[in-house]
Amino acid sequence: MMKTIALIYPKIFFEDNYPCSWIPFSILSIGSSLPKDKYDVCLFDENCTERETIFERLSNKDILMAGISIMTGGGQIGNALEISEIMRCEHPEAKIVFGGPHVNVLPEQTLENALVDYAVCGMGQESIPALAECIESGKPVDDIPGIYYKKDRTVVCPSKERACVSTLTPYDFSLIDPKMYIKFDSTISDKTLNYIASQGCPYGCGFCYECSYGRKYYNMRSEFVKRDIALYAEELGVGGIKFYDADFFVNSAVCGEIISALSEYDLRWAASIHPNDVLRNQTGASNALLNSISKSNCTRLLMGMESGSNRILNEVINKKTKAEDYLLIAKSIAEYGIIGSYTFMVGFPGETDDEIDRTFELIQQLHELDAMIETKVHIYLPYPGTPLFKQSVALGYKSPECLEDWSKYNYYKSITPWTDVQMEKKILKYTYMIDKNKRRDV
Ligand code: B12
Repeated sequence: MMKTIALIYPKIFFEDNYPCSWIPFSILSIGSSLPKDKYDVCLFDENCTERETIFERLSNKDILMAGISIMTGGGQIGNALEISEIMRCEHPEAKIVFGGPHVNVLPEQTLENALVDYAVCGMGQESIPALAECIESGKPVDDIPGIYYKKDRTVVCPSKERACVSTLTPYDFSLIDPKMYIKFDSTISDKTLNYIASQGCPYGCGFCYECSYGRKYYNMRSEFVKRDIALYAEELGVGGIKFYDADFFVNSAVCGEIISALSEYDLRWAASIHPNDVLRNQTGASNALLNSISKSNCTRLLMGMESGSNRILNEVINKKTKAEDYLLIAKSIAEYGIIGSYTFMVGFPGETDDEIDRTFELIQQLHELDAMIETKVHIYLPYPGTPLFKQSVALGYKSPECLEDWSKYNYYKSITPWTDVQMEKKILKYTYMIDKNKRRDV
């Protein structure tokens, strides 16, 4: 019997900010790179399939490995641990492998949990097939980059380098049922589906997890993206695509090809953009990039503006932008008929009340532009692996120290000594989403 590799995306506790679950590209990307003639590859998303059903479907299988993906926050870690406990009990032969954004920054701490056999740091597309082969053949895993395991109860990682890839593997959509993820999005389409066309980010914002990838950036080859756009539009009947790349616009050549492929269909779309991507294309009152994307039916751009204070933007978070440019950027986006969805953070380490007020003033000015815009304010939360995390710890922030404690981490609550419940309440006044009655996430 062929051995099974189960890849599991644990449940996220969705709430007002995140009503929908989307295609879990974390496990789809690594599942796509596993050889199907060697392994029975099964993907499970606990956001769509009950835990009981997952284990029923696995009951008769000979499981080589259960790969579980986790990010920090949203309750995913707690659910991953519960799944691992059941796995250990029902399939003691299966090796339990943790990967994903949380593991990429805290591999050692992840592996300290008794339920975890291997922690994979970095991208899984190449490391997971190599690990599966070693587990099956009993060969040492020491040459595989980013693999942490226990040797005589001590955590070891002979090849500490983070796992990278030479190229992004095309997605094998037969591993999931993409139709299950087609959702209503009030600013894109009533048949919206998510997509990831790149991984990583070349910017180095001090609060962002992407820093831990060493600012590497990978594009999915445009021929594969074009193939998937055709699948979405022609076979799945999708009306809009929500690109969830950290920054969709980094590689202008690839991006241009994707945009022209999108224009061939009656598709609306949304993506994330860095303010400098807009500025760099602005000439006087016109903007070449915005012009071309608006013509291809881009309906919304998500942009982290972060702060209205230049000291915060440049000395604290390394955003490399100027607050005074934000009104021009927002005006330009609005002029091309695109909804600007702007996010901000307050409560950075060392941020003064005056600096926080500047952010709120900026938000007010943006709304006065009388354009279709959304604003969303978050309280800054120290995320492990980011430059600001260390600074926060130095200022008295006490970080969780094991997987169980991380599982209670709540992104929407004040958890640093310098923020409070008042701030939690105040930021809500500056959060405005278009069509609030029809819930959706950014
Ligand atoms: C889509 C998304 C979501 C979706 C959930 C996913 C879904 N399918 O529904 C929604 C919108 C619900 C969401 C919510 C949140 N999210 Co989110 N989200 C993303 C986003 C934009 C894309 C995820 C994705 O598909 N990436 C593409 C895949 C291919 O990359 P990947 O997950 O890193 O996977 C690679 C490796 O990590 C590794 N890997 C992954 N899993 C595994 C498993 C194994 C076994 C192995 C070996 C390897 C491996 O290999 C993969 C291929 O290279 C990312 C940012 C980004 N662009 O990645 C943020 C991101 C994952 N989210 C993040 C966060 C913090 C959240 C929130 C907790 C807070 C928030 N931002 O509001 C909330 C939780 C909600 C709540 N209730 O509190 C952070 C996580 C940081 C961290 N340290 O964990 C990210 C990275 C954004 C950021 N830059 O800060 N999110």
